Amino acid sequence: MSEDDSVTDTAPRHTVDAFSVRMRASAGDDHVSGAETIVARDTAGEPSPSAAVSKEIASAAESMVQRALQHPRGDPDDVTVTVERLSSLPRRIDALPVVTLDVDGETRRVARELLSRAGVTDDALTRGFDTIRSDTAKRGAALVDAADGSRLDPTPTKGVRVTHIGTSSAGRDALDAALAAQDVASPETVREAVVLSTTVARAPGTRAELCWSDDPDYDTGYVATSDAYYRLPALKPDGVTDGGRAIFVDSDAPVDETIEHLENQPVLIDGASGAEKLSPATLFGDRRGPFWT
Ligand code: WAQ
Ligand code: MG
Repeated sequence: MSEDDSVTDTAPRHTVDAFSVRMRASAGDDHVSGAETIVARDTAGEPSPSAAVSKEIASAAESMVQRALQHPRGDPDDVTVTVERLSSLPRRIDALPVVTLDVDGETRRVARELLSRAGVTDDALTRGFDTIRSDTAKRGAALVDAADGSRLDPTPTKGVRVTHIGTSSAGRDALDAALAAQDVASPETVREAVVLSTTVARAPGTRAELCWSDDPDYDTGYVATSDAYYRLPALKPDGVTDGGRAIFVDSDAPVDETIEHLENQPVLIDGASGAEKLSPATLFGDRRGPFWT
């Protein structure tokens, strides 16, 4: 063994070659925008971080700063980017199937039906809609008890933010291909929402999620369940500019575990599960019911 080899052998080794890159932007005490991704090395055996990983981290950070400075919600006073090596290997899972619902004027009713079929009571889903509508944008999601509609997150002015999420390059390509096949107009926005909602759907204790964007110009929202990510055109109520997220949680779930998973478990979306367009009548399979058209 040469001297050079022995130097290489004693160089510090890191067990996890994956980094969380995240951004938050604020104006005074107000949250303006945030973003998060994971940059992971797909091939083993190179020095860490490899040149490719360093470059990808720098480019992710740069585009997050640009996004923060150009966000339609306004100019931030403070933009913070964090680059942090993950302390545990990310959980690798496939994205939820993406279903774009062909709805016209009955969007709210379809959203309520999807949530109800996922086990969210009427009271709880009404509370979810009200929470998103009335909150000025904050950094995280509201946790709502799926049975009685009570608010479960300890700091409702902030909500719970899912921060250690991203895609592998294979996952990203697969998801982008699935979205391109459906002619999705804003693939980056949808990809990020699918990554987040998949993480939420696969976390312990969650039943469903309801979301529309806080971007004033973006009115497609979604309901996600353990079955799929359902896109709902024009879900945002009229005259509402802010958006938000409500995550419906099982009443008997240990909520601390759910929050811990959402905030700290690194998740890498590693593959897609397809995308399709459906009418509510086809989805609900009820030709005589309220969604027959
Ligand atoms: N964790 C928890 N909550 C979050 C996170 C996160 N990582 N990111 C955003 N939120 C919450 C926060 O309250 C925001 O104000 C709110 O969600 C909306 O965030 O298929 O862009 O980034 O076409 O504006 C839906 C795409 C896009 C629908 C949603 O959300 C489609 C979107 P935004
Ligand atoms: Mg946004």
